[in-house]
Amino acid sequence: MAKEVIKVPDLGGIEAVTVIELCSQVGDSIDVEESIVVLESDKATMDVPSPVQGTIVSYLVADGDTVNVGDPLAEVEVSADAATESESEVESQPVSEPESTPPETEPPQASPESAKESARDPATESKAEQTILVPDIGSEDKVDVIEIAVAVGDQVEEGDTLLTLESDKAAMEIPSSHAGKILEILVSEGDKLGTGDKVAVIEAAAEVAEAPEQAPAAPAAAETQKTTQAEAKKPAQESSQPAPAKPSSASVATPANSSDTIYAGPAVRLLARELGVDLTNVNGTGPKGRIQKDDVNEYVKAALQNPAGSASGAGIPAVPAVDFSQFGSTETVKLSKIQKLTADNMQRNWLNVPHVTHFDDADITDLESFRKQLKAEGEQRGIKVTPVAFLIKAIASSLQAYPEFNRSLSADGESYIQKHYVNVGMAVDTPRGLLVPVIKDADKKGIWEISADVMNFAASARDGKLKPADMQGGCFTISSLGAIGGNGFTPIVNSPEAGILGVSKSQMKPVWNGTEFVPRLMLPLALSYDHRLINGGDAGRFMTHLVKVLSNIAYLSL
Ligand code: CAO
Repeated sequence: MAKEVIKVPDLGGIEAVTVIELCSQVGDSIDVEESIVVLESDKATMDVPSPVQGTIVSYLVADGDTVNVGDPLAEVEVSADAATESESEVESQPVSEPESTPPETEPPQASPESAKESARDPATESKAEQTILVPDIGSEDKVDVIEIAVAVGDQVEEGDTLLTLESDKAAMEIPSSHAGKILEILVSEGDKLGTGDKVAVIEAAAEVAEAPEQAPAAPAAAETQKTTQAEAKKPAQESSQPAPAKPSSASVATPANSSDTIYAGPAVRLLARELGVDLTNVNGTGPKGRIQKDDVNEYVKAALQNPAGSASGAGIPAVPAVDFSQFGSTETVKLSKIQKLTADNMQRNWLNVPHVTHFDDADITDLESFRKQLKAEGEQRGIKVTPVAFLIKAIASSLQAYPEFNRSLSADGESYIQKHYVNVGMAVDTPRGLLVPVIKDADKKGIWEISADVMNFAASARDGKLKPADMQGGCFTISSLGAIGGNGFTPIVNSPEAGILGVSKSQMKPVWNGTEFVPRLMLPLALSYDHRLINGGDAGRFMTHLVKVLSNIAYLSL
């Protein structure tokens, strides 16, 4: 099998760069376009992708080495299929991007064709106001704006990053070509931009305004130009590439513990993002404290082994793994998708929501007697009326009377959202797991309509026919175990809803009516609520209202 030497590609005019990461190990298989090493100049990081598929035979560089264009990086044994296709191209053009345009590293005014000059059109603007354009990003494709780093009114220095663009292979920062005040930002996060698109209008500081011919420098973009197909994604908040006016910040070796100083290559950032790792928490062990892939992996390993996460003992202690087979016969059964989702949701809700559960019993003697009267008509209509329909109606009435239960906390915890619709979710026990279809506009529906919804949703849930929309938009949930048994349980709030009602089995009980004990059918209710949104008093009032309307369903008609 042929061996190929992967060399440092044309770096768009940059000469000496540092090897900051070897992305694989000797013996690893590697695909075409998979990163072999990450290189870093003082202004940009770039992955060098393998142009061939094969196995890494040896690395010819080490972390921290300084290399130049054409220097050998690694030797790859090309796999049989790929060998015939790649041949000699490998050594001569190791970069994946077949670019012919010269690198844009000339001084700002050196080249009239320079992308830097195309970055704005002085003729169209006053001396004081400059429109910043996207410089040549080395690709004809438009790429996403993933972060806007400035706001209207901000003072920026020349070279300060205005925004970050990200293609599927590279992230690049667009620097300001002028010092001055941001007058207008012409793009939003999520927009797609290409070379020459307008970014922002800046009121340039005096000396810059006097020199309109001075082109906006875009070295970060220019330097990544050749590597746009090679660099991995980089989350905006982790961006650490320096603006050209402040090159020293790039080479500052700082531990990665603030979002400004994260020192990691695109491949590491991609890995971190895939694993949900916040790089500000990861210590870099590479040259100059740089975070390496292994650092991220070690961090994840440590987090898994010690979920408590801190020496102070805060967090959740891990449940030790137990080999149950030592105690008897066992079998391991995979959780269904619904079971896994339920498990995740329950844990999330249990951990996030400060729960309180409020208990009471409702006298449903009259409700049950009325419900039985509906039986014959129900058979004619093909609808079975169970207590759950009345409970849903009573919950809707209570949500209207006490709208604080119809709120959700905003994601940032700074406000709450008051809902003006009344949708009640209903937990349904199915062989594949727990599902919660939502009875929409329960306040506007009568008992027949709600009963029909309960029947249909329960059947659809059990037959696996619920659509996603059927399970969305809930304001409050009911979980009824009345048909199964038990005299009480504490349900887990279905966050971001504020409350959930757990219903247990009704029982005939002796109730003191002031003069004597009388047999009454009592329904045990448990109202769990999010104590961030609901106070005990709110819960007491909600529950009292609920018990009142269930004990006298005439109130439901009001
Ligand atoms: N007390 C006494 N009897 C009750 C009752 C209660 N609280 N609630 C219902 N019943 C009776 C019904 O009246 C019916 O009896 P009849 O046929 O004699 O009228 C019988 O129990 C069966 O009811 P059902 O289960 O068919 O219908 P439902 O409307 O009560 O409940 C549903 C529908 C979907 C809520 C229920 O089937 C279900 O899945 N419950 C489980 C919910 C669950 O798993 N919650 C836990 C979530 S957290 O793990």
